[in-house]
Amino acid sequence: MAGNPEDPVNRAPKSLRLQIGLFGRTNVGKSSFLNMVTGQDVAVTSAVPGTTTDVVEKAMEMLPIGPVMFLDTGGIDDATRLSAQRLKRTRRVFERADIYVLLVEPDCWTEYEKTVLAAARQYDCACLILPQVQTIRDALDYESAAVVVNERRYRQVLERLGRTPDLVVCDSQVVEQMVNETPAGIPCTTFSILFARLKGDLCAAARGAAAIEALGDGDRVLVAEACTHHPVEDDIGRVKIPRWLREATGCDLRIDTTSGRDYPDNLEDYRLIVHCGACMLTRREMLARIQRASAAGVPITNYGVCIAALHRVLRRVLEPFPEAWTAYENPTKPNSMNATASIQTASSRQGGFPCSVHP
Ligand SMILES: Nc1nc2c(ncn2[C@@H]2O[C@H](COP(=O)(O)OP(=O)(O)OP(=O)(O)O)[C@@H](O)[C@H]2O)c(=O)[nH]1
Ligand code: SF4
Ligand SMILES: [Mg+2]
Repeated sequence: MAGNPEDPVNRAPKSLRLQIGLFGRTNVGKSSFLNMVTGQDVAVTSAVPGTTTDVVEKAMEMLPIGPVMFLDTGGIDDATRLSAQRLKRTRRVFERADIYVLLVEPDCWTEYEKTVLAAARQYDCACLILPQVQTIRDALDYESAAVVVNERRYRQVLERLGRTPDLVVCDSQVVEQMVNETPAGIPCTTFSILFARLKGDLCAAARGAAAIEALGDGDRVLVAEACTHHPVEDDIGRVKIPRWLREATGCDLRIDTTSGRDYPDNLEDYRLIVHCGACMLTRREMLARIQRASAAGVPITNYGVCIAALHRVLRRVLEPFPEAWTAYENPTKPNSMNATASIQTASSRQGGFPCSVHP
């Protein structure tokens, strides 16, 4: 993927290139990763921790992104004589990077990783997760224009847009704000709801959300995530959804969280399953999970539908999909749906995880 130096795109000035910082504890494999991506021996690698002291820069053309600049940093997790210098240089990259790539060892999430994460947030590093990228891509493929904005600029951008968007799509975690700031008549929904439809069955998810109102003290709820990631502070599946469920129902619920391929056998023990957007699952896998829940007689909903219901904005965000709203209102009556729309995008990093987590 390394580009031809004669190609004009490879002569893009340094400052115009997308800056990609490689971070990770010493010896985790940052330089090896850079060499692998560029297909060249750009950075020295060795089994000795602290090999990279100064920042190694490597410009390349990375399709389809375009001209980028990789910044291989030294780890700042050790206490050697050189670590103070490394720390200083790596911190400069915190300020410079547009994208943070954090290399980690399995099951190793230390203060160092938390520091990098905090820096990414502090410097407002852009973070588009898989469902957002896929939605934008889909909009472009269908000759639509997609405008991406964070929740802080949303109202302002909407006012200045010059035309009414055909659809606004937001991160579930800012759905309440998005609904409040979107004038009536502009269809809006969330990435997670789009994924409930793409990967599973939106009507089933809407019917499942209707079961929230019937939850009582002691009822068990399963929050199921389809991939494994390191939980972050205020994690959506482990912290926020359980908190919102307890607040909205006022009940003493027993909430379990599972992740990855670990979908439990004892589904019948639960009164409700709240499933993630399943961006890492195939549609078939997700439908199989819905079928298993159905066979066990347990309502199943998804993060986006559940969050919108808990914030009392479900009707608004299901307007583009009227059959799903009908399913919510008549949960005992199975139905099917099919709807299409062009796309306007509102994206959020708030409380999000820095990889493809939770639309
Ligand atoms: N087993 C295994 N070893 C790896 C992998 N990636 C790198 N290594 C080895 O791990 C050691 C450290 O790799 P580097 O790429 O130098 O690590 P680094 O993060 O750049 O280290 P510092 O510059 O010291 O911070 C080298 O001996 C590599 O050959 C990997 O994926 N698997
Ligand atoms: S990234 Fe989030 S939404 Fe996607 S499969 Fe993993 S847990 Fe589910
Ligand atoms: Mg290195």
